[in-house]
Amino acid sequence: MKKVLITGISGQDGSYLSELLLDKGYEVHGIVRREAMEDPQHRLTNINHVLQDLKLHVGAIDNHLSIYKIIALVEPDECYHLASSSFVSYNFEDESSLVANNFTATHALLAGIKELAPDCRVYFAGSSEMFGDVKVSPQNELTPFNPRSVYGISKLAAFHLARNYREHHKLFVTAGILYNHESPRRGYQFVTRKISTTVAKIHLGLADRLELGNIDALRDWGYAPDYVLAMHTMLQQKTPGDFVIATGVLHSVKDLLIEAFSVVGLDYLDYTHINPDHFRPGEVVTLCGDASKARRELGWQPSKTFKQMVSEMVKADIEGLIKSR
Ligand code: G4F
Repeated sequence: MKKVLITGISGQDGSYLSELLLDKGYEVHGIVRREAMEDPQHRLTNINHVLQDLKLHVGAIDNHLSIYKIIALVEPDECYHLASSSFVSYNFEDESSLVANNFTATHALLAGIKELAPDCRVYFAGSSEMFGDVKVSPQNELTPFNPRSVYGISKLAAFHLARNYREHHKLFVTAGILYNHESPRRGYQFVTRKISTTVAKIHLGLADRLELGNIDALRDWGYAPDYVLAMHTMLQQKTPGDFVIATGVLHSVKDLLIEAFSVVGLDYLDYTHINPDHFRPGEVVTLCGDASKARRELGWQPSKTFKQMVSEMVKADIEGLIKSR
């Protein structure tokens, strides 16, 4: 039985990946924080339904010793490094935690794999934010990086480290450059989930307004389970590499509002208020991905349209709120 180690197992992507790999017969190990193990009901909600099938290890991902111990214990065949601070901020407020979670943690993991499990195949979760202020659109694996957020900078530094471990130390390290990907398990701080959950609350009479920042902002939004499938397929290739995973289709936050409110038969204009505090001053770019390489080499393609995904998210939030009443 193949063994897999997942960092960030309790997040959106980690939870879908766990389900996929359990279905494929893997022994699935994950690293979680101590607080999560002490309060699984609230902190492990995305993986509660498969908790009995997982092997969880308490660890601090930016602590080399902690990571080394877990790698030595598990001896993984595949490792998916998904843990990171993923909220994109342009105000450069909390740089040290981003560097620790996104760069140091990647170093701890790669160094541990190199020393203790050199045959293990590693997936590194890169991000479209690494492209930043681009001069070409859509972006592919050859597009120059020009990150504009600390998040993008920390991810790009980790991405270069991953490439170096592949090229210099000959580890099987593959990097996905993933564009925004959403689902009913998305964190509430991201705009898709903020909208789907508020629309659900408005529908049920639990809220009457939705405050947002720039609703003209454009994003290339895909469906998270599709992106997780791409990660696994990447690690089954003969050779490691980099892959852009994206839909190649742009939608505005306004499009998202229209679709989400239409699920419950309402008009977004009656509930939406623009709050300047939610604008991101340095956000100047629109990123759109070209996933031709993934289509060609992985046979990958998105399974859901934007409309279908938004509808699923709103309906899931309505169902969740009704159950919790
Ligand atoms: O949902 P968001 O916060 O996602 P963002 O910043 O694009 O980042 C996500 O995708 C990246 C690319 O894959 C990842 F690297 C990153 O880790 C994360 O997963 O914001 C989407 C858009 C932005 O343009 C933002 O300005 O929505 C706009 N927006 C407008 N009002 C808002 C709001 N975003 C949030 N979170 N909250 C608002 O009220």
